[in-house]
Order: sequence, then C-alpha cells, then structure tokens
Amino acid sequence: MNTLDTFGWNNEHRQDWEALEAPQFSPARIIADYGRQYKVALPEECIAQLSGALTHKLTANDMPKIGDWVAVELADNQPPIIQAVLPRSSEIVRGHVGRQLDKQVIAANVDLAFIMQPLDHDFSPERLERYIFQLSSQNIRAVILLNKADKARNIEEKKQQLKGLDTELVVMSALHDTDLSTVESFITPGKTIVILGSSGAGKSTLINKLIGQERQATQAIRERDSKGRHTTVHRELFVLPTGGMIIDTPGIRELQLWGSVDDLELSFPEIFEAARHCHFRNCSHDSEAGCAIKAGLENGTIDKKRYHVYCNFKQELQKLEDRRGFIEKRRFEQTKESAKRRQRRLLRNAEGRERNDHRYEK
Ligand SMILES: Nc1nc2c(ncn2[C@@H]2O[C@H](COP(=O)(O)OP(=O)(O)O)[C@@H](O)[C@H]2O)c(=O)[nH]1
Ligand SMILES: [Mg+2]
Ligand SMILES: [Zn+2]
Repeated sequence: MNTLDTFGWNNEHRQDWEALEAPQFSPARIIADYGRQYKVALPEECIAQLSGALTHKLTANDMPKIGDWVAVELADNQPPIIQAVLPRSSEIVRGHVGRQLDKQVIAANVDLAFIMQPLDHDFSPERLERYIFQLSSQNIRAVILLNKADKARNIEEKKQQLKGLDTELVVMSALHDTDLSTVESFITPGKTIVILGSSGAGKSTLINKLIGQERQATQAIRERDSKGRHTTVHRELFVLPTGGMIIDTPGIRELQLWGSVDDLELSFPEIFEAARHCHFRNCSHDSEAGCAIKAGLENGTIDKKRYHVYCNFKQELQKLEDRRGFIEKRRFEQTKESAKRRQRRLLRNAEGRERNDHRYEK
C-alpha cells in the first residue's frame, strides 16, 4: 500500500510542514498537473483544486508544479482544495519560451534528471550541453540516456563526442531492451527522477517499460524524419514497482537557458581553469599574447566544439543578464518615480488641509 513516504515524504518535508502550523490541512504531493486541476497523492490519489486565494496570490512560478508538496483542505462531499505550497528542495527550470523574460518551473523536488536523446539524426551534443548546463546550475545530478541503440550506427563515435561532458551515460533501447537494470539502478525508493528530452526520444516508452504497464501513450513516429508529435501532453509522476518515482514530461523542443554567465563554470570547468592562466587578466581570448585558452585549443586540452558551445552559451546568458538588468533598472526607476508622485500628492493634500485649517481658524 502506498504511504506518503512512497511519494518521497521525508524529515525535511515534515519540518516544513510543522512550520506551516496548519494542522487542519493534510499534506499531499502533486502527481499530475492539468493546468487548472491537479492530481494529488494523499497518499490515495484524487483530483484537487487550487483555492481562490492562492490563485490570486501566487505568481505563475509559485503555483503548484508537478512534484510540489502542498497543504490540502479536505471537506465532506467536496474536492480537496490546495491551500498552500511547501518550500521546494529543488526546481527544474528553463528560460520562458516567447517574449516573457522569466524562468519557467518544469518540476519541483526532483533528486535526479534523466536526459534522453535518441541515437539517430536527432542526436545533438550541443542540445545535451544545454540540459547539463541548466541542471548543474540548479544543482541537479544528471544522467544521459542515449536511446534507440537498436537503430544507431557509430555509437562509439557519438559517445566519443560526449567525452568532455563529465556526465554518466547509458546506451539503451527503451523499446527492445529486456534488461533495464542499469537505468533502474538510478531509481531508488523515496527519490524522484524527471525525464527530459525532445518529443519522440522514447521517454514514455521507457516509463511504460519501468511501470510494466502501458500507462503513457506513446506515438507512432513518422519514419522519415523521426520527429514526434506530442503525445504526452501533461506532466505526470509515477511510482515504480521497485520504489522510486519518475516524472514524464512532454517533449521540449528547444531548452532556453536560464541562469547567469557565472553558472558556466560548473559545466565548463576546464575553460575557466585555463582562463586563470592567461597572461592578461581581462584577456578576451582573441588575439592577446600569452592566452592560455588559445594554447589549450591548439594542444587539445580544450575541446574545440565544447569551446564553441561555451561561447554560444556565454553570449546567450550575457544577453539574458543584460535584459534582466534593464528590466530591473526600469522597475527601480518606476518605483522611484511613483514614490515621488506619492510624496507630491501627500504634500499637496497636507497643504490643502493646512489652508482649510486656517479658514476654520478665522
Ligand atoms: N527503434 C526504437 N524505437 C523506439 C525506442 N524507444 C522508443 N521508440 C519509438 O519512438 C517513438 C516515440 O516514443 P515515445 O515514448 O512516445 O517518445 P516521447 O515523446 O519521448 O515520450 C515511438 O514510436 C516508440 O515506439 C527504441 O529504443 N528503439
Ligand atoms: Mg511522451
Ligand atoms: Zn585568454
């Protein structure tokens, strides 16, 4: 029988729960996110709604996300109402797609992430680097699952292209492998794993295999380009027979980065290490004498492709920082301006009162 512990409830959550001082509510975990409605585990599973107060109060990112622990109000003959969201131990985020400048929370309270990529023409080291960067800046351990090994050619060559990543790597076939013990060894009781990757990579196929049931719809793929249509439309958390949980996600077409230039050091330590040895402190690694990056690229201690990816990310993150800085500044100026307006208004009112007072005194 499932208990809250099956869903990962631990001492840390218990402490957060105590701090909430809401004994009239019950703890529950969000196990499916349908937009306005949620499926929660109490541990028994049911559909819950967000309270009106939270709907108004919370920003989009603070709204309950898959994996969140929440406080629900239970009443007879009524659907449970979510009244609070507990602090998150971790977040999986990406940059917002579109014009909005913000992060977007994909899942909460995750212990490990599988990044799944097929070994066919969808294989892209740069795309993997994006995930690795994003996860390392969120302090989430990642494991790469290279899927569809049954269809792949040049597996060794592809693995070679990933040797600079310093991330565990499993070559597999979700569809044909009868032994998934290597993948299963990462999934331990009480821990939550999220599976990320493009649509059509084989995420839902793997989840069905792990659960031992066809719970998630998988897609008939267009053979020509192996591009998938999105079959998984919402995020859902599954408890595996072996204990441990896995969150299925719809495919991410392009992972927009969210973070700062400083975060790059976590995923590109060799580049930062070399840069410390450049002759000039503000070396742009372009044409300066005594540039350790250039030397590293020439003698092969720095991988050229990785350096290229690093430069792209740096540019992207710098742009993000600049835009965020610009918005912050504008917000600050607007606050200053409205404070001034408020002060002027108060002053005018005070003067008005004074004039009135004089009138009465006469
Ligand atoms: N050849 C082959 N096909 C696979 C493998 N894993 C998944 N597929 C197929 O790839 C398609 C997309 O799988 P699906 O699980 O829906 O991908 P998702 O979008 O990542 O959830 C389906 O037609 C699967 O049958 C594999 O290991 N080998
Ligand atoms: Mg799917
Ligand atoms: Zn340099």
